[in-house]
Amino acid sequence: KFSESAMAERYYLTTAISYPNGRPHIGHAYEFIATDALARFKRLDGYDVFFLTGTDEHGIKMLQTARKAGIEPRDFAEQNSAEFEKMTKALGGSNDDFIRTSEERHYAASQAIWKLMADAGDIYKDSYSGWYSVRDEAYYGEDEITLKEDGQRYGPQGSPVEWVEEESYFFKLSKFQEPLLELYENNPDFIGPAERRNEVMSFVRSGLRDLSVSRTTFDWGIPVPGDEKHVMYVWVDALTNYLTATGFPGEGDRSAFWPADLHVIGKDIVRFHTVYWPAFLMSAGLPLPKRVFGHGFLFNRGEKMSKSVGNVIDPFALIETYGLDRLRYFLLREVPFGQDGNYSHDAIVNRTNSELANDIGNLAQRSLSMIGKHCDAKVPTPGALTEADEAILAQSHQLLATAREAIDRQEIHHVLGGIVTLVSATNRYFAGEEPWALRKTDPERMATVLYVTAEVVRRAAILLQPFVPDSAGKLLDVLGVDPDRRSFSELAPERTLQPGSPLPTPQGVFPRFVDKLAEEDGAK
Ligand code: ME8
Repeated sequence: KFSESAMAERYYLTTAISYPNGRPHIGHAYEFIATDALARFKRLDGYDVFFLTGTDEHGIKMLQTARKAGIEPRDFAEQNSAEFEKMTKALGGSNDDFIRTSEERHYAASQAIWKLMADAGDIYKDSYSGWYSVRDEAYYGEDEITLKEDGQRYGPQGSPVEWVEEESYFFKLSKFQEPLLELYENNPDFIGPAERRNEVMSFVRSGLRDLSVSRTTFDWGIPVPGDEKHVMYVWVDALTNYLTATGFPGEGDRSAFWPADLHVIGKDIVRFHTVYWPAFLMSAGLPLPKRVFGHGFLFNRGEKMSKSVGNVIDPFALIETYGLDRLRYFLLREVPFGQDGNYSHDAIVNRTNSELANDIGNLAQRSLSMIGKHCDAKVPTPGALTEADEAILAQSHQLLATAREAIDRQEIHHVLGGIVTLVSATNRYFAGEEPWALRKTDPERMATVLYVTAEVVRRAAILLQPFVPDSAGKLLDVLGVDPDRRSFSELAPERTLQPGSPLPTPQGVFPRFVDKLAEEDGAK
């Protein structure tokens, strides 16, 4: 007999690894929360999931920031990396590993992939002269540089560039122009969303120059095998983290997770993940990841959040102010994943009060408190189902299939949108059936309406788990759902609440956010 995990299909997904050159900010939290939700969804859907995140600790940007702080880069990276790891915990992260590129296992993996590329004849020594952006840790072509009125030159993402001239190893990126274009043509899902794919294809079509992949003017990096005067270009080592975590170059328990199913990254680093990374892997003779998704950027609308809090961009402060599940829900529901978005105090409060507290919370509270009072605190026994009952149950049955499709395109907002639509329809159903009036006239019909409502709430709660894990868990608790009956297999039509099973005392799961900050500010 196979164990469940031996039978399960594997799913490997990653976030970008963050530069720990400062404290984590809301952009880092956003990417992590979204990837965590995807990981949780896949686990609940029966996959054997490996979810990786971590920190990217080499490069000139890290070195310069450490020097400014008067600290050794290794110690500086260590201090800040700890803050990132703390953030993953504060966000309720379900990551299976946290990789740091300063770790020994990562040196081994980076040197191993370098050797494979060198053995393939794709690395040669020459000298580099051209533009480099420390902020982006990126080389740019002359055609991508703009000279501004201040006399300074800037790269395509608006960061200043400097002239670099030194001996360097090169990777034969130009050789991979055609193979890359074929990859994009043959695998239309390799890059998402579609506008990112178009940008990348036109960049590659415009021609690829060989890439400088080592530096000699500093030593904070991974030594080039056989020529220790050089350290690897930070992106060669950074991208390799995804392999390192699977045990590469060894054949450990995790090696079967490669190739990754999904790299979740921000739109500013799509070029590295969809041009350089697949070219490195092709050269090394290694399988390519299946998909790279570039999400949008998150901005604070710039409005005043509160006198006492200021413009909250610190993820720890946001969790403190709103609570984790409100933050997770807002970010995943408000901004279509893939597009840029804004957040503000008002937007967070309005969105979560109207959908979590009013729509979902009230539906659960009203139906469950009636069951508590009038059905002996047991799941009621339904009678014959009417068309209205069948319709709302059918709508709840369809949700998993559409959610799965949306998740495979990383359209997280559509999953939450679907749940909200179902809950609104159920609120209308509940109001229309008037179970409170049926109590005297037709108690059996009342029991049916309460049963149907509770069953739909159960289905919604199971599907909400990846997004608001704590609150969805509490909701399933008040529905009396056993902890091992909460996976998506429990959404099969024949799996329903068991009439007669006892229910705990109902309690509110999604309280309204009471705007103490606004009250305080208003009073001043
Ligand atoms: O780019 N909104 O690290 P990083 C949304 N070390 N996402 C944002 C954001 C914002 N305001 N700001 C940043 C790096 N991000 C490299 C990655 S991967 C092998 C190496 C996203 O700390 C950004 O797009 O600058 C990236 O995906 C992630 O946060 C880490 O950014």
